[in-house]
Amino acid sequence: MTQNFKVKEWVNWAQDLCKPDKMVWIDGSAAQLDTLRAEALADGELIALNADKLPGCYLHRSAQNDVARSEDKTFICTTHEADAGPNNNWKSPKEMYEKLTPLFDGAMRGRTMYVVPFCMGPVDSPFAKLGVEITDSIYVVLNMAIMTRVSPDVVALLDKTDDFVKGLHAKADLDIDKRFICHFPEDNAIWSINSGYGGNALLGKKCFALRIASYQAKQEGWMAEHMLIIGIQNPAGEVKYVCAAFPSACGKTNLAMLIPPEIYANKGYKVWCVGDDIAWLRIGKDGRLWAINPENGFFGVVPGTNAKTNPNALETIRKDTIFTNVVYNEDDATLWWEGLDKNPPENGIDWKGNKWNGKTSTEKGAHPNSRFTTPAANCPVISPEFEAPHGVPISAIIFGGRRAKTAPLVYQARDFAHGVFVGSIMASETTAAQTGAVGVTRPDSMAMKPFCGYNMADYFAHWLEMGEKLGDNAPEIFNVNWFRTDDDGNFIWPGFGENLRVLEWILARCGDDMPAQVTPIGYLPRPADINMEDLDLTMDRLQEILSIDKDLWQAEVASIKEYYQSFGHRLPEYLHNELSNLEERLK
Ligand code: OXD
Ligand code: MN
Repeated sequence: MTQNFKVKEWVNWAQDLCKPDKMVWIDGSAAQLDTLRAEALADGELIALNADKLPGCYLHRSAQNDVARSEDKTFICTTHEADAGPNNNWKSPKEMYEKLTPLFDGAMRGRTMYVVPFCMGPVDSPFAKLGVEITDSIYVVLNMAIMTRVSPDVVALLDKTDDFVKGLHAKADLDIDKRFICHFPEDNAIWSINSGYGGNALLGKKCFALRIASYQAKQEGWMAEHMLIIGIQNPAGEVKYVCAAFPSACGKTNLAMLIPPEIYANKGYKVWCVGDDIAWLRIGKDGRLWAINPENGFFGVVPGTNAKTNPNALETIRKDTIFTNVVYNEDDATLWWEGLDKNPPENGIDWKGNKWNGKTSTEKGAHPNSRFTTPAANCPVISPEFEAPHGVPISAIIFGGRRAKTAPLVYQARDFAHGVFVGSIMASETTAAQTGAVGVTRPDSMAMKPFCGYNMADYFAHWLEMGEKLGDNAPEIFNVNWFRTDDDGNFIWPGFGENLRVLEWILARCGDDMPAQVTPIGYLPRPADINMEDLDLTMDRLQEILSIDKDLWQAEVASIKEYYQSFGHRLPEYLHNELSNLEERLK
């Protein structure tokens, strides 16, 4: 238990409010986690799996109404509505404290209250930040122990600082009508009730490391972004690092663990994973932008993970992993999900807990947003720099969305400020990672629409300011789209490992000697500069996905205008000007 008076005072207050039968401080020790797992197995919260084939792995089934982030129940509670911006649901702190206090009152009666001190980032990193999550869910504790650093070292740090995020979570009755995920950036606090889903309940992740941290980052002069971080090692052994922002369920985990195609592997290329979802970025002493991954594990989408799409993830999740909402195979206590292989079990139990025959059933066995929670340390390509306290220096920032037609395979912004414009106009089709309709195109600037803890107009201004501070050291900015389809709706670009071909062009553009085509939207590759060796794609098809349809882009400009208008006068003038310039160039 910590000696920090502020922490103790807050925990006592939460105990008085939630009225648990018992309270347990979590230190992350193996013995303590074993006890919790045994308890969860006994009451059915976890299901044991085949100890030989999946050592240390467990299955969890969530409530059926609790399978994705609930954006409509997520609030940013700031004194002034304009500080939350049109990108967020806003409520006043007073209103939400008053509304939620009675919901938390007695919510843990008959249960145990767990207090989880955790650290985002390597414990010895100057970038790291501390949090404490109070929860009534063993599933949440066990997931937090994978996704964040939980250890006596964290408690020792907490003894010395009052800079910690207070996360109060109760699964309560999982009542969807009383589900709220509220952020109080002015108080460094998060209150989440009636959900157990990762993005709503593992408060270190989206709630802290993105929404609260983005607000802190704006105040303190750094950036918290929805980005993977990878190192690309060339045959000479040099490693260059890039960050990439994609909306949820657009393949970030696959890109983060990319396996080079054979012709690259044979030459000696390697890709190292530093992170798959979140990057905290700061300007280093050398003036460059440096990134750490604040997380300690991966909370990845399971369906579609297989030996071809992501063999590294498959290897990572063979041990010490919590699976949520996939198919249980009764024959040998193993698991299955759509897209794993063509051999679904006949004696399966689906994610809802019903008997399921994979050979005859027309229903999906795993939920489309079923997840694995797995330790980063298990990943065969985890970067040797994963624990580096100062992180890794970033050469390029990549934005990307899921767009059937508009965006080309890749293009480069003219400079950092133009790159901020490029990131701001990102849009993507919604996926199963959030509740609501799938496949609806919506603006998703920098893939942060659901995660920016303050007014995005101010966020764009902050990006522009960071660009000014970085000056000549600023990373190059790119936009990619792996998801262009042909007239029959088939993806044209093969994606996955082949994306390294695009990354190679990107890194070449970060140096001095790769020419490019100048187009109205930015620099595009000359088709001959994308390495097509051993690739099953014709030059015509490549040209098609490197083309810009001016009519579509003009329509895009019209919708960006409307989107920009939602920010009113707060939107930086520069972005308005860039949009007008783009409109002119498209004429
Ligand atoms: C995630 C998400 O879980 O973006 O990473 O929804
Ligand atoms: Mn994400």
